[in-house]
Amino acid sequence: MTVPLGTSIQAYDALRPRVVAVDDDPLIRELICSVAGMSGCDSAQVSSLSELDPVLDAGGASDLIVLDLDLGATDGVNVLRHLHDRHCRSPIVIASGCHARVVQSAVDVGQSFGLTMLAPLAKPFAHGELAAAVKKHSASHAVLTPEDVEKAIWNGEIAVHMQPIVDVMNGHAAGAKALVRWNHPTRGLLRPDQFIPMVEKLPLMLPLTMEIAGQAVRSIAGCPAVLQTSINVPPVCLADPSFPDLLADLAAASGLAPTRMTVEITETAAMEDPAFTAAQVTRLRIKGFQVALDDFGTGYASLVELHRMPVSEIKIDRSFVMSMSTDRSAQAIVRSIVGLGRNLDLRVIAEGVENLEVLRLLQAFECDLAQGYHFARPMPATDLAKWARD
Ligand code: G
Ligand code: MN
Repeated sequence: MTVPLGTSIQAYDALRPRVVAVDDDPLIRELICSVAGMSGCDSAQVSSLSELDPVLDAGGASDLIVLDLDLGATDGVNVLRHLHDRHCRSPIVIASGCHARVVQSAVDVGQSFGLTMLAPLAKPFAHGELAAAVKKHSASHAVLTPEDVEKAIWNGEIAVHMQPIVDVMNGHAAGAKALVRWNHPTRGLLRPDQFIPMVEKLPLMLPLTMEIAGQAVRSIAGCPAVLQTSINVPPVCLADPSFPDLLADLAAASGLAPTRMTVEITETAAMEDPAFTAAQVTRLRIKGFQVALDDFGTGYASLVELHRMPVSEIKIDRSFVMSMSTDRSAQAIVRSIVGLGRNLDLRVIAEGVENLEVLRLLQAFECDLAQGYHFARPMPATDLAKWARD
């Protein structure tokens, strides 16, 4: 398969490393952007929290955020909280003139939010100090080309890791979620957020998804028949009229009952065109596959749409599940979704279960299934059968 040039250039741009300057001082923003430019990165600048989302939404998966602490109307800690809320994976460099202890505690706060905090810069910083951080970033995010992705699929560089899913009530293995990794020859193991945004812009998502599905099927073939496998199916694949047939062919060729396979689509994607999605979901269900609404609670499915969408399962977004033991409203949301699932006769799975406390709450709510580090991290596909036996 060859990739049309127009598409490849677009994707190329979306993945160029970029520096995002968040500072209320226009001169500092300009300085940061010019250092970025000299180091071969794109740049963007933002002076307030309200401007941040559109800039980050428009970017690729390869931003470096340079963040001031005293932003006038708001402050860097509020920005860090906001970045946490939007599950930001970009590395962050705090550049501030505040006292070193204040800067360090802001770094600690960012770390406690699970953000990737790099060494901070004390203002006024030398041009070279910032350039060093930017160069390091751009070297680790050199552009991956569509040709690289294409080769990766055909050369067996795509690996699937499986994360177990367990029955909440008895703790038994119920299945496993297939999560893609790219075993890059020079950069090591790449996570999906480092390459999927690019692949989604290319006509390669369908072959990639079928490759993942094939590996997932092989992984559970050696496991007890009670185990299912779930795969992520992005909107471009779901929209492809041939997708349900390809999946059915794959299941038939490997002798796997389609009921042992769950197609996960995100709530947000499903609601972009609920009528069309419902049609495709119906076709998959006719063929015997299960279908789950992933990241449930972060999109805007109305009850009517949920009722019309013939899914078999809803998967509660991990942002609610992870904060459940400390945040009462997150707990109420999880409890409501479990109740909704029960009333609509849908299985409910909670993702992001990190500790026993959360598991106990899910048991009290009678949630069906759970996935999370408390049970197991994603593991190489060949390790799943052993995990399921032990
Ligand atoms: O596609 P799906 O919604 O299953 O993706 C789940 C994602 O969440 C994967 O990237 C996986 O590595 C991650 N994940 C799974 N369990 C946990 C967990 O307990 N905590 C956190 N923080 N992330 C998790
Ligand atoms: Mn999810």
